[in-house]
Amino acid sequence: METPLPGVAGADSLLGEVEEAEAALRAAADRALDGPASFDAVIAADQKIEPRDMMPDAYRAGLVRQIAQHAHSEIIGMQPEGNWISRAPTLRRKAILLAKVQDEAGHGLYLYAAAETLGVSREELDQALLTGKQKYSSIFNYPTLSWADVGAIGWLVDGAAIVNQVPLCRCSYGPYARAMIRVCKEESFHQRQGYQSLYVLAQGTPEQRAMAQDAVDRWWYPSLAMFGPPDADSTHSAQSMAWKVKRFSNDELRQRFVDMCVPQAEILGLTLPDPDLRWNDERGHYDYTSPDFDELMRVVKGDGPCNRQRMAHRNRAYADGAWVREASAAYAAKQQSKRKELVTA
Ligand code: FAQ
Repeated sequence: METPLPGVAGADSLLGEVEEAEAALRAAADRALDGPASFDAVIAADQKIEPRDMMPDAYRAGLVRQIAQHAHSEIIGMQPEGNWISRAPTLRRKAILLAKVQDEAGHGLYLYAAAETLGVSREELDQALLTGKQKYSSIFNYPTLSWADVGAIGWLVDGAAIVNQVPLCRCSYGPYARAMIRVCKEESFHQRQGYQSLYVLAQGTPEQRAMAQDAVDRWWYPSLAMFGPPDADSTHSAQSMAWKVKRFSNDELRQRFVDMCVPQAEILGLTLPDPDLRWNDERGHYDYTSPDFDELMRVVKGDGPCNRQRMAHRNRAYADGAWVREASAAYAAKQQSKRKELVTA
């Protein structure tokens, strides 16, 4: 079925921003060849901080916190949709979903690698997730009750992720910015596949349409909450924006997401579950009802519908993977000693 994609025009313009960030990154790399500069000068000149550059301890710690939480989110984020791989309605949908879930694993790996450049080890990062010391995005603690949830996650959750992550392509830390460029290109595909899947359901039988509407009703507010607490309660925003890690505040990005989704929902023929959603001519934006931030904090602290299940699954997967880690470490050690033998021979 042909899907009218003008509803995803928002994603096209976001992709344009990713290309611009990529060009700026290349230009910054060229300028960096001119010689070292102080941390403040690099930030002021909108250039990139690289792993060997001097940086304040708090900048390093703040980046480890955010990048690690982001990486953990990608890894835990495989679970809700992975739950539907064996039950996808067609072989084509199954292949697409497999590829998408695999992409999320890849995103986690780029991000763990970016965090490691800041001096933290992969083992430390794994343990921080497994022991609950570091968190992951609230959104992945909600259940996927029907096939339509896979479409709603692609449209809304990946949609929110790219609205949040496109500005991170211009983040001041080089390895994070570079990882984000690749991630955003893939997330853009994820959003389209979710939108297309939901569109097909919305044009289907009354039962399929009801299933699509139910999924949107359940995923809308948790997706709005992904952007974090309101600006007034955001502990890290001010410093993070001064250091050009974050480029926009939580509320600015949430508004951008709402403005993007409303016309897309109209094309789907589905309604967003907010009776107060309406265009405000004066502001040039849609007015909308905020998500329940008390619920967000409860979910972040471990009391969401699926927190325990997600962590139990992750701990099991980590234990089951012990032999793979041991085998690859043994293989790497063997290769290294062979190389040494060659050099000394
Ligand atoms: N969930 O001071 P702020 C994806 C925490 S990837 C959990 O405003 P900040 C791909 C925050 O960490 C989704 N915790 O914090 C995918 C902080 O706690 P802390 C993940 C949250 O850092 C799609 C405290 O609240 N994306 O979806 C949440 O300035 C489909 C105070 O908050 C990223 O991680 C939340 N929703 O702004 C995968 C993007 N919100 O650390 C599979 C990168 C806030 O002091 C399927 N991260 N908190 O204990 C960011 O952009 C930022 O870190 C924010 C939060 C915007 C998430």
